[in-house]
Amino acid sequence: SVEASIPEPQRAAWRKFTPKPFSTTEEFEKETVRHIETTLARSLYNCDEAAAYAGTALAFRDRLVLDWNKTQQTQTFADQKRIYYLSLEFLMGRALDNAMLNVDKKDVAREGLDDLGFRMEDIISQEHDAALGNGGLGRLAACFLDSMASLNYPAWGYGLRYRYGIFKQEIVDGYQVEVPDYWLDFNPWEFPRHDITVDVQFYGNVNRWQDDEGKQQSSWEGGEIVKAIAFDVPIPGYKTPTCNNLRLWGSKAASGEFDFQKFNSGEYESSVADQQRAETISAVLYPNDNLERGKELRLKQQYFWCAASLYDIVRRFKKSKRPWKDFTSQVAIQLNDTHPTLAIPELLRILIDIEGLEWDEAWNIVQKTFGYTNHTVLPEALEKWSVPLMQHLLPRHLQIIYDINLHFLQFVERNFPKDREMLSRVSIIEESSPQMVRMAYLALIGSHKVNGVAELHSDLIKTTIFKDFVKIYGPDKFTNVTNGITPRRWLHQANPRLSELIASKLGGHEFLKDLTLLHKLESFVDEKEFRKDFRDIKYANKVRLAKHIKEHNGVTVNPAALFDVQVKRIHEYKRQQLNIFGVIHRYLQLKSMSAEDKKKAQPRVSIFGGKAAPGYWMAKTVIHLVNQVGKVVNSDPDVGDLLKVIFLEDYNVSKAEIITPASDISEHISTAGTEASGTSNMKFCLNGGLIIGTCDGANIEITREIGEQNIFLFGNLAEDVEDLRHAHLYEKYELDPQLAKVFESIRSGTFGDAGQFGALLNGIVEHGDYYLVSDDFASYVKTQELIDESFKNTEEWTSKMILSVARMGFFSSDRCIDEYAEAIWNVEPLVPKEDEK
Ligand code: T68
Repeated sequence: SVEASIPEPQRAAWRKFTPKPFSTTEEFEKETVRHIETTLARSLYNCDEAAAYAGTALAFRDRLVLDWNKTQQTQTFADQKRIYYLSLEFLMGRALDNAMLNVDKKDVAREGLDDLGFRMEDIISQEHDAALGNGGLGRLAACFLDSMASLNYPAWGYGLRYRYGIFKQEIVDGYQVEVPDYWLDFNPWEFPRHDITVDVQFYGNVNRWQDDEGKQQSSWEGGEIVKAIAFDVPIPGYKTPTCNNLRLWGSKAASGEFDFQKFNSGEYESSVADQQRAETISAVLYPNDNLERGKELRLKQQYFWCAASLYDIVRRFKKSKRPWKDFTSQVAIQLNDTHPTLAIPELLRILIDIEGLEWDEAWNIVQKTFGYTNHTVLPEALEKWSVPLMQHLLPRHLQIIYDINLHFLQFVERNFPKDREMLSRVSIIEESSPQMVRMAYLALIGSHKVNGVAELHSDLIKTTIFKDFVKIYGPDKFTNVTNGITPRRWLHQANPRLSELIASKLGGHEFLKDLTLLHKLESFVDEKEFRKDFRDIKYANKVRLAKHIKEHNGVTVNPAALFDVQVKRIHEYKRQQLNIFGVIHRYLQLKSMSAEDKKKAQPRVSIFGGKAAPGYWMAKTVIHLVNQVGKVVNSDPDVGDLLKVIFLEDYNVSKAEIITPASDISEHISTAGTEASGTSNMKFCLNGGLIIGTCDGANIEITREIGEQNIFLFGNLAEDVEDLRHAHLYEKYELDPQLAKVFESIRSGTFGDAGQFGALLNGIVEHGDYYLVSDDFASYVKTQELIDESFKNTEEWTSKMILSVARMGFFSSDRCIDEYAEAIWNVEPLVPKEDEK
C-alpha cells in the first residue's frame, strides 16, 4: 500500500540493491547452490535429488517473484479492469518445468544441473503434482491462468488451498484403492500471507429493522467465525514479464478471546477441537466429477471461498476510492460452473447490508460483474442445495436469494402473463420436499452472460436446461466459448521434440504464442524428411511410454503396435465400458483366428487410465473389468503381441504429459450430447494422435477444423438419443449380436467371477441401456477395423497426423481467453512496466 512505500530520498539505495534475475549458467548454479546451502541448510555432502529439485525450484521462484512484484505494481497503478476467475478447482500439475520454459531458461538449467551432478529429467520428476482438481473443469482453469498471463491480461485466480488434493489411485488385485494425497510437505510455489486474512461467518441469525428514514435494514449476527488465510501462487506467462497471482484460501480457527478463555480454563481439548473443525473446511477436495451430493461441508467450502474472495476484491476496489458505480468498470468475475454461485448473494449482501446501497443499484452492479460458465447438462451434476440447510448455514443469503427470486418472478409474470406454468419451472426455488435452491438458475439470473464450452453444448443448454430463460432474456444472454488448451504445456513441455521440429520448419517458436501459425506446416506435408522426423518422434514417445508401462505394469509392449488410449475420469457417460467391450470382442476374434489371419492382424496396445469417484460403484467395476481383461489377455500365448491391455495407475497431469504424445489413436466416445466439450481430444490431436470419437462436444469442431478424412467418427447423433432411450424403455429391444457374444464370455467367467460384473451388464441388457452402448457397438467395432487398415498404410496415416497438427490452431486456450475478454469481460491486456523513476 501507499502508506508502506519507501520515501523518495531512500529509493535510490533501494533500487541499487533490487535483485537481478540470473541469466547465465554460472549465475543459475550460484543461485541454486546458495539456496541449497543456506535456505535448505544442506551441503554437497548431503544433496540428494530432492534437495537439488528444491534448490532449482527456489532459484526459478526468485525469478518469478521479481516479475510478479512488477506485474502487481503495474496493475495497481494502472487502475484498469481486472479479471477474477473463481474456480473451486485448479489442476495445475507440476510448476518447475513450466517456469523454466516460460522464462526461457531450461537449457541454462540443464547445463547448470549437469555441472552440479544431476540430470534434468530426474530433478523435474521430483516435484509432486498440484492436483487441486478432478478433471477437465479444473485443468481448464489451469490452462486459462496460463493463457491470461501469457496474453498479459490483468487477472487473478481465486480458489481453495486443499490440504489433500484428488486422492492417489492404487490398483490392488485389479481394484481401485484410494490413498490420501498429502502434497504440501514442501511446496516452494506458494507464499503464505499471514497478514492477509478474512473472517468468514457461518450460522447465526438475521436482524431486521426499519431505520430512521423508514428503510428496511438487515444484519447478520452471531454464529461462528472461521479465518481465511491467503496463500499466493505466481502464474508466469510465456516469454513475457507478466506474472499473475493465484490466491488460494486456507482455513484456520479465528482465535479470539473466547478461545483463550477456553484454553485457560482447562478446556484445552475443546479449543483444539475448534481449531481442527475450522481447518476441516479447506482439508479435502471433493472427488466427484459431474456429480453433486449436497454435503454440508461442501456448501461450507463454497461459501468460505466466495466470502473471502469477494471481501478481498471489494477491499482492493475500495482502495481506489472510486464510487460504487465504477465497480463494473474495474471488476469482472467469472464463475467456473455453479460452485461459486454464492458470490452473487454475497456481493449483494456487502453492497446492501454493509455499504448501504439500494437494491436496484446493487443488483445492476452484480449482474454486470458476473459471467457464468456452464460445463454440463447431466441432471445429476446440476447443483441444488436444500433450503433448510441454507437457512441454517447462511440465513441472510437465503433471504437475499428469495428477494432475487421475487424480483425475477415478478419480471417474468409481467412479460409472460399467460404462462402460469413458467413461474414454477424457472423459479430459483424448486418446490420439492425439502425445497431446493437451483444454483444454475441463480447463477444465470445473477450474470450478464452465460456460456457453454463447445458449440453443440452451448446449443443444447439453450434447448434443454435453460430453454425458458432464452424466452425470458432473449438469445443474446447466451454465448459459446469453445474450450482450448495451452500449447505451452501440452506441446512444448510435453513433446519437446515435436515442438523443436515444428520450430525448425516455421522458423522459430512464434506458434507457441499464436497457434494458428501451425497451418504453415501443411506446405511440408509431402516433404519426405519431415514426414520421417515426424514419425520418428511419435515412435520415440511411444518407446518412452512403453518403458513406463514396463516399469509400472510389468508388461512388455511393442512400440510398433498401434497404441489406443483412453485416459480421463471414469464415468458411464464417457463409456470406458464400450471400449473394454470392444477389446473383449477383439480378443474373442483373435482366439478364433487362423494362424494365417493372425499374420494380417494389426497389433494393438489398449491403454486405459483414470480415477473413479470413491463412491461410484459402476465406475469402479469398469476399472476392475479392464484389469481382469488385461490379466487374461496379456498372458495368453495365443494372442502374444497382437493385443495387450494396460491400466495405468493414478492418471494425473504429469502422467498425461507422458501419455498424450505417445498415442496413435485416442478415444472420445461419450454418448452424443453428454460430454460438454472434452479437452484431452485437443491435446492428443495437437500431438499428432488421431481420434476415434462420437459426434459430441468439441469433437464436432475438431472435425470441422482438421477435416473428416482425418478423424474416425461413429455412433448415433445427439438428436436421436432421446428417441432411442424412449424406445428402450417402452419397446422390446435386442442386444447387438456381437455385444451379446462379449457378454456371454464375461458371464461364462472368462475374466473371473462373473457375479462382479452383473450390474454392469444388466444396466445394458435389462435397464434401458441409458448410455446406448449396444446401439453404438456395431459402428464402434467397424470403425476400429477401419482404423487398423488405415494404420497399416503408414504414408496415409502420416499425412493424417501432420494435417491434424497443422489445423489445430483454433484450440489454443489463448483464443478462448481473447473471446472471453472481448465478449464477456470487456478487459484489455496490460504489459508490466519497469518501476517508475
Ligand atoms: C468437464 N467437467 C466436462 N467437471 O465434463 C468436459 N463437476 O466436457 C469439459 O471439457 C470440461 O469440464 C471443461 O469445460 C468437469 O470436469 C468436474 O470435474 C466437476 C467437479 C465438481 C463438480 C462437478
